[in-house]
Amino acid sequence: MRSTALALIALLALATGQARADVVHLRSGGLVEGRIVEEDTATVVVEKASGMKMTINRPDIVRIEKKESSLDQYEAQAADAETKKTVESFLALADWCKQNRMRTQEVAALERALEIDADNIAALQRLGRAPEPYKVAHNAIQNASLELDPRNYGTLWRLEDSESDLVTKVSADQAHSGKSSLSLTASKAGAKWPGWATVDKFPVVVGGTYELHAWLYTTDGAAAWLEAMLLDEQGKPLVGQASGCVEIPQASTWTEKRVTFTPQDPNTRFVRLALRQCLDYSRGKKTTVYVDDLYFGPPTKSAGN
Ligand SMILES: [Ca+2]
Repeated sequence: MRSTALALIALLALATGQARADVVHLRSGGLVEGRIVEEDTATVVVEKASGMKMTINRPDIVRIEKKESSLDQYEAQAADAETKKTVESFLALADWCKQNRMRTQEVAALERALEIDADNIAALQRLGRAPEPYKVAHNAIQNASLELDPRNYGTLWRLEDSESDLVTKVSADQAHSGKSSLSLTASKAGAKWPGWATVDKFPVVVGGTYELHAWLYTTDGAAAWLEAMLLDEQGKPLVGQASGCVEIPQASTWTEKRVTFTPQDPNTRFVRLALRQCLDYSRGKKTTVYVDDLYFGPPTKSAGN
């Protein structure tokens, strides 16, 4: 996508650079603005900013005036945005294109903004890709059945284990579905409960209702912690939602734990999800939580279930 949008901007700029910018004054009193791409003794062909070509008969033309065209101005604006290379610069370029009714160029600018920040809600909405929080998040939780080590999804999940002695693996010892689950073994907490958190932040809407759930298992009295960290536009954490320390029944049975929440803070834009082991009740004792079958999306059952 990046190369496509970049190539498009380059192409548009190149086309502009070669162009003459002309205003054709018509005998009828009208004007045609664009660049003359063909002319002979009988006709003049003007390419407008929209890309549409218009053929004008010589007898209908009073005079041709050179003027800086929208495309020339666009070239300067696009070069400026490419130098700054920020989401804001590309959104400003898109605004300028919109004011000048240059939709193709506007789309290219919005795509460039998304190459920098794929979750930018303004750009997504202007491209008709209004964030679909459930779909985005649900698709993002690849490997929901944890058949593959999250390390294989390096850009999706990251280990948060600083100062802890966390050992994680995709384990075939226990599975709620498929052949394996993710096991988290630790005896010592770090700055946070040790576990995995999504690197991606998923769009959520204020007032929407969301559910995070997972199936949990232990053989040694471990407690689990599911967390939904709510973030503002800049990715700064707001008040989050967590399961609290979930004690898993000792009877070696898979237990489903769900966290349902509704973002209330008007600044909420995104959520990051985390799966952790909670060591409140087992400090110093090595315990293992097995996690399988993650879900994030609309509520699946009534509250309290
Ligand atoms: Ca599984």
